[in-house]
Amino acid sequence: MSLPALSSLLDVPTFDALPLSDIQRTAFMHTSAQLSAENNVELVEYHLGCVVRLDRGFPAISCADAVFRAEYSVVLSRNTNTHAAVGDWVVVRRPQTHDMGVIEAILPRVSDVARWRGNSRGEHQTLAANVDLVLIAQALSERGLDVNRIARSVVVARDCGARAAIVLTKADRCISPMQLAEQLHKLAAVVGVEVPIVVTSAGTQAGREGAAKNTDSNFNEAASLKAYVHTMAVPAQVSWGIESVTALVAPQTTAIVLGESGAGKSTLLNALLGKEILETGAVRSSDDAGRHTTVTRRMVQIPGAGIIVDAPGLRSLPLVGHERGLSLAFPEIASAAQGCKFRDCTHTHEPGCEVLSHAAAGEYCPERLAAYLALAAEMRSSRQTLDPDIVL
Ligand SMILES: Nc1nc2c(ncn2[C@@H]2O[C@H](COP(=O)(O)OP(=O)(O)OP(=O)(O)O)[C@@H](O)[C@H]2O)c(=O)[nH]1
Ligand SMILES: [Mg+2]
Ligand SMILES: [Zn+2]
Repeated sequence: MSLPALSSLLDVPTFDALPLSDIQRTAFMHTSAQLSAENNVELVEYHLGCVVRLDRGFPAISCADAVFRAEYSVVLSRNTNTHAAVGDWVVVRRPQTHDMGVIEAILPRVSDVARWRGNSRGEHQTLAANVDLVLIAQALSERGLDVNRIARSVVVARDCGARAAIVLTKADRCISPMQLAEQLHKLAAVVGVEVPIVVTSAGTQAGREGAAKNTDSNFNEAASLKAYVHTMAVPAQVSWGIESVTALVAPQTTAIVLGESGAGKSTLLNALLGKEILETGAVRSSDDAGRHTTVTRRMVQIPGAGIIVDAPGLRSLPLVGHERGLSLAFPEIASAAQGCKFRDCTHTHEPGCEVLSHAAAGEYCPERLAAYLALAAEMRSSRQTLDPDIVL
């Protein structure tokens, strides 16, 4: 399979829009000086770059004056663990005799969004580096939301040091105002008030107008979605329309959109971009599953906002070693758990269990507690079955 045409590199964010921390800038100066001395290569040959696309593992780099494809230096390619992710800052060399850049070093990450892939002998897969916000995309439908999947995505996002927000897509599909309000309340109860929830209908304009029962050319997605739920009360953290997604992604910050194939991630990003840059694909009508249309991880620059990474749909999101994320996503329960008599308390039957006593006092929403217990149990059992040689 060949790589996409070089013209596709034109749609990547401009270098100035890419968020670079002071630590990374300083690391670039040190590392490039060191490489220059070690390899007897002039310092000016080393450039600071950011990985803005990965096509089946092949990076494209944005530097101050150019965007180009790159390969790994001999030293880096010997070690398969040192492959760059989208969002990574790198030291790259552009030898004049070569049409590709050469990545010489990967600079320290501020954060990375990683998931566990495989079974007990699996590995961490970095989905994107230096990410501030994870947008968890899931499609609304009459089947109801997969709240457990959203909750585990919040745990993974928080574990990686990123904020989490939920984007519910396809609000234009037939779901009654009452169903929509019910699903929003159930979701908010589980994820808590801190996690923003945005409801969108980024499908075709025709689809949006159908949802709004409004053929006015001045169609306003947010207003019509709000009007759709009409008198139904919704949780305070809910906002409406794709503009609310834009508002979450501040300039000079990076978000990644995570969700199953067919959730409408690329469609949402095209709507935010105001043009069809990303490929989208139909879903199976029987179960709404997508066909893994997106195969590239790539950054796009949202006008007037920050950068969002589009990514292939994730089939699974097992929880392995995300304890810190669980505590950050469920802080009130995790802090009670600190007071339990047994360190390995499962908070189900043990004497001296603080979580159970808070629960008995009615302090937790039962669905939120159930979600916490299920995720904590999964993490305990994945840790026990993990190959002891694997370092988390
Ligand atoms: N009705 C409706 N359809 C939508 C909406 N958003 C996306 N779709 C449709 O859902 C299908 C899948 O959309 P994609 O954007 O390709 O989904 P994806 O999450 O990027 O999927 P992968 O790239 O496979 O991971 C397409 O047929 C879209 O037109 C929406 O808000 N409303
Ligand atoms: Mg896609
Ligand atoms: Zn307990």
